[in-house]
Amino acid sequence: MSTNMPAKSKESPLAVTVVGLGYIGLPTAAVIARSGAKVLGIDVAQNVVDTVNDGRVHIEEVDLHGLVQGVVSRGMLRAAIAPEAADVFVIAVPTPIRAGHQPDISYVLDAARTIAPVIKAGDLVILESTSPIGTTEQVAELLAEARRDLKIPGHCAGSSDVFIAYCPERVLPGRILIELVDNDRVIGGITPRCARKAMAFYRRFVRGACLTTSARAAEMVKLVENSYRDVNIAFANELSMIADNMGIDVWEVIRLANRHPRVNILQPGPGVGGHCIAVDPWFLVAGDPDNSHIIRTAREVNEAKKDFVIGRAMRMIEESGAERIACLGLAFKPNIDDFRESPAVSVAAALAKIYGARIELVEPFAQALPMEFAGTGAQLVELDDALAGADMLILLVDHDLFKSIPLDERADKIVYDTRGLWPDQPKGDGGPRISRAA
Ligand code: SAJ
Repeated sequence: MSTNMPAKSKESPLAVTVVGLGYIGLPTAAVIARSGAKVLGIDVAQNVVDTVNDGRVHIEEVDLHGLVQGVVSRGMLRAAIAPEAADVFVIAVPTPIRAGHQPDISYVLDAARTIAPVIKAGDLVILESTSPIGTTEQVAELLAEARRDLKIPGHCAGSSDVFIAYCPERVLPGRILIELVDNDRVIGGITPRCARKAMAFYRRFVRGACLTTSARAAEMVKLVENSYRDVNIAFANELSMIADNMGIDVWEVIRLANRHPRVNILQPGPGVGGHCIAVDPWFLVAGDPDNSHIIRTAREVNEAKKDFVIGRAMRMIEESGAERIACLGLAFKPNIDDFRESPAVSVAAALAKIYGARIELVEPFAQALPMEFAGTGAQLVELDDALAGADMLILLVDHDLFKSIPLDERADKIVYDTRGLWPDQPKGDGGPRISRAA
């Protein structure tokens, strides 16, 4: 343990305020509380504050409910609307994208304004939200203007009173509590001393390596990670469109190409979803539009894949005359209940707008259909009903439930497998995992 953190006796545990109790903020607050700090989570939504104070959760994440219940009942985590004095402030609020693919950091700046009155000399302020390069410096500037009585890093000579750093979250939904502890952390300080202070804080609850750099580099690292994945998925999606037009099974091609020792192609699908990979690359493009050709094109390829799938499905429906069409899956990736930016929703909703009640949706993780289906006449049905009644299946999400459908329950159907989930599906004259009748 580094000696950089303020020394705290047993009677007075480190006080941490986490701003934003969403998908990242709440698990982070709970993990910090479990490590022995007294955590106050603040959120603008009263229902979120009430839920957490009740020891409950408003988001689905593996093992999160039990952890929150435990730390709240031990008095280590509580929630409120207004912040209080603390030793460490962690900002984990959304950074959405607005019209023209422009990042919106207003929630981050609002969070900084909210904590400005309560920060004091010795405090550490950490931004975790995915942010355009330069955002942490803007937080410092805002705090320097709001608190002229304090020496803010980057705005003072010599050592600062307050320490400001950027440390992006890198956790995968569904594995958040594991990855919060095990993943390496990149910690960028406004000054090297800020980075060292933040590193001492993360070492309290992170088992992975803590690596320090500048705030700007750490901001870019986060954007680069998700852009890297987007570019690689775009490559797979581009291959899938070429292979489809050539009548070749792209999954077989990828499997064989990946036998090369230096080739590792990702998996194609109906597009890229979620609130991170489909969004963050635009933050890099917005920062330097003239030089971000591959990153922008990858985004466009992954977006265009949705339209390709819609067009392919329509051709199959028209040519086969299928009457009842079941779309399997709406989530943005397998085995989760998250439908944000989901390509499966876009594809299925587009088909529902055209074919109405002929479209059935199967989604084991949904209680009701997302609003994109309002007024289309399409219905949410059980998997067994779809398998009994539909003459065409469009597989959009590789949920385990769908993987387990045996060939004999699919064999008499027209099948469009956009995820390559059913390698045993007989290939039809259309090529890739598209079958007419067996
Ligand atoms: N996908 C494919 N083919 C693949 C892999 C993924 O089509 O071979 C699609 C998925 O179906 C999904 C989308 O990409 O629609 C994104 O899913 P994901 O599982 O790759 O990633 P996310 O969005 O759940 O989480 C990502 C992670 N980033 C990286 O893997 C670089 C996670 O570590 C980040 O913390 C998270 O974004 C974030 O919050 O930024």
